[in-house]
Amino acid sequence: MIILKEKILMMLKQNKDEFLSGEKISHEFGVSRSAIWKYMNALKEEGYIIESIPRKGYRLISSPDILTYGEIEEYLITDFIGRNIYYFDSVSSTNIKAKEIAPKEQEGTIIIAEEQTKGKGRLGRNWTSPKGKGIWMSIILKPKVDPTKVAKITLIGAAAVNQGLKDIGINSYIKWPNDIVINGKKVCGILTEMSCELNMINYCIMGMGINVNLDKDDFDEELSKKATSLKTITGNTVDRKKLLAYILNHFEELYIPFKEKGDISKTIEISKDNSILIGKEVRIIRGELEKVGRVLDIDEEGQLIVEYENGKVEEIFSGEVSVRGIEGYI
Ligand code: BT5
Repeated sequence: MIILKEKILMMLKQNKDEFLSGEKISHEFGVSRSAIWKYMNALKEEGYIIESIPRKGYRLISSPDILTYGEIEEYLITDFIGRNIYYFDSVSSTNIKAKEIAPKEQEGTIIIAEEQTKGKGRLGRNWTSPKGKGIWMSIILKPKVDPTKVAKITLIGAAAVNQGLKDIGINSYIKWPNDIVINGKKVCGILTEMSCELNMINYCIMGMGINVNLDKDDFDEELSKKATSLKTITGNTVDRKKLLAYILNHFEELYIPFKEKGDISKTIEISKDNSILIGKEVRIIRGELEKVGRVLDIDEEGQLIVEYENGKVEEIFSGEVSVRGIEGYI
């Protein structure tokens, strides 16, 4: 649902180098010129620089670095993912917010926040999410698949991030099942949660946190040993809008075959081609148990195939895996 403010913004963007008269805009949308003036003020409050000259009209000078629909729309090629965005300046957690609205929302709806005050990882861990520097978002999904298949959504998310980063010229590794790693440090984590009946999913929330323009001092000492940001890696500020849209584009492309036929073959191909685990010695932690083994492969179901020191081979469905010998990265 595109609201009038966004439509006006689109019109301003399409005519970026020229003045648009208030009369022309009000005629286009069938609202009064004073209403247009109010919308312009609302946009200015969001950080848009709009020049307004009497008898000439309005001209867009620059747009703020915010992740609203109005700002990412020009890069989106999706059908339903990201076409309905709830944007917040600050929330406790986008996953929590998404859960509140998921029962009534259509599939593909996204919650994005500039900041999370209680961002969460798996098993109740914290997720550092400072203001305006990352992509902190959750996608509401309603696939008609068996609840046991939900872990695959995390793999789809990770593959989409890997491909979106590739689009902006950044190579990354996928650390099965839910991390994206560059230079041995984590730049992205994924947390998929669901509400289900015995054999039916009510909804699923795929939360994604990407450290885009965080500075070194955004991480505390402990975290800076294992986490980094795209800005730190590239030495430049990275365009969050493009990256977000590219990730959503890839996500939809990979998600549709899963939703329609349970097919994640393309996701598996990406997961294998960019895996940081295949061929490595790893520690596998599940609850109290810790085992050492070598990762042989990722199978077509998305499971990690591990060979233990005693020669036994096992498929792992979910869990915590750490590469031995990568310093600082747990
Ligand atoms: C994850 O958990 O990696 C899932 C993170 C999901 C975050 C997104 S943000 C949008 C949505 N809303 C939420 O509330 N959450 C999702 P896990 O594998 O358990 O990793 C958590 C661990 O990563 C923490 O214990 C820290 O050690 C580390 N960590 C915390 N913040 C980090 C950050 N910004 N970057 C890298 N590592 C971080």
